[in-house]
Amino acid sequence: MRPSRNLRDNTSLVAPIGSNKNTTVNDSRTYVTRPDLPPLEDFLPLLRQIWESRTLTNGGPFHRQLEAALCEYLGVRHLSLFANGTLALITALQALGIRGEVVTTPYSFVATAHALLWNGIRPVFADIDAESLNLDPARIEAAIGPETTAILPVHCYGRPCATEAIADIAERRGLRVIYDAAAAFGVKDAGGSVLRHGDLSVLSFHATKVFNTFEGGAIVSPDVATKQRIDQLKNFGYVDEVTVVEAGINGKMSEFNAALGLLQLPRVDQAILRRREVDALYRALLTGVAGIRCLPPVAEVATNHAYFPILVEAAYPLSRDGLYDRLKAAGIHGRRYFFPLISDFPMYRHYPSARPENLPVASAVAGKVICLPIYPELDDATVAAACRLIAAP
Ligand code: T4K
Repeated sequence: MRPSRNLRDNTSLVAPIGSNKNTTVNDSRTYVTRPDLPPLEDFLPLLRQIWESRTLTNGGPFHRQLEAALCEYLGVRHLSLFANGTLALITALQALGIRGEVVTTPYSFVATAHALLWNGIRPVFADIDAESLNLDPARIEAAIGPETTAILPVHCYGRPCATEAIADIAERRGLRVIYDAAAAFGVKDAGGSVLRHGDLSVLSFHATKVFNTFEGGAIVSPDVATKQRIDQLKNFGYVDEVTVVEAGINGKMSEFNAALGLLQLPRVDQAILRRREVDALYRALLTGVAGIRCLPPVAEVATNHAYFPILVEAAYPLSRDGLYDRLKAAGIHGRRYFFPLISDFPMYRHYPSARPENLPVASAVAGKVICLPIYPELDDATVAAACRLIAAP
């Protein structure tokens, strides 16, 4: 008879986090990000409540509380929680009945365009602006064709798009706008939350984001009817116990994730403040390093410092990959977000708009970018060490 496995000693059942790609357990390396978490002791009473109530999901009390708390924190009126940002993007496109072609950016995480393919929509890639790295409004306009129904811009690195110009194009050309605001948690422009722009905005609360619920996401809606429709869509299309009105999906956030979100929210301002200090330190230490360009701070924007991208220009003695490898060899694991361009992946490269000659700015930037580590726990000494390596290649 085989000896029974002792389930109390469960260490052998647990593979190291990220063991397929990168290891973060007992690991002295510095990664591009590291999730901020509340003390475990603070989470245990909430877990106990979940255990006692046996309400694990389907719009329980923590889910309702987190929706209300996020609306207040973000300054938006209607928000629907999701299991992750990708499901939220897919559902947002469903909710507006988007079909045909959608103009979007190649310079983003691949989920942006995947959400289109999952809806049977053809992406049309337009080039980005060299300074903001967001969609260039003139290139959006040029990409619109007879089958275009919407624009899917991304607030890249959480930095706001040219929202007024995009609204103007959408109005003149009769298009819907869904913002992929995955990285734009808490970002405000002169008029308030950036999440108010467009028909819908989609957030991600993934472990790597400024505000995380382990996995999670949300759609911000302008009115209660749209929120209700989205809430139906994320719950299989149910409206009551016996009525299903459309082919919905299971996009619901669990009580576990929502409870964590409630603990994370009071921490996020402090986390953003520390990110701001790290951002400022990088800028101070990298000023004057020939061939290294930091993105300029955005005027009149309260940003969240989600990422710290640098561009490695021709004047720098090493190639981008040369610097990336040098940092990695020293234990500083930046990431080349967003290289390769989405348009270079095999399921996209056959589209006419995916040709590099249509996307000269995005292609050039994807070849220069490194996102340096930035997160609340990162210490000044590590930032300084990274900058010394960059400054003396
Ligand atoms: N739209 C945009 C514009 C997005 O950026 C994203 C997600 C989405 C849509 C989709 O939202 P979600 O469906 O994900 O909610 C990461 C994230 O997985 C992804 O959420 C994020 N964007 C993207 C920019 O980055 P990877 O493949 O680079 O993640 P990974 O696992 O290599 O993590 C990066 C580093 O973070 C690791 O080296 C170590 C650290 N890390 C990561 C995880 C997962 C930790 O310390 N702990 C962790 O649990 O995609």
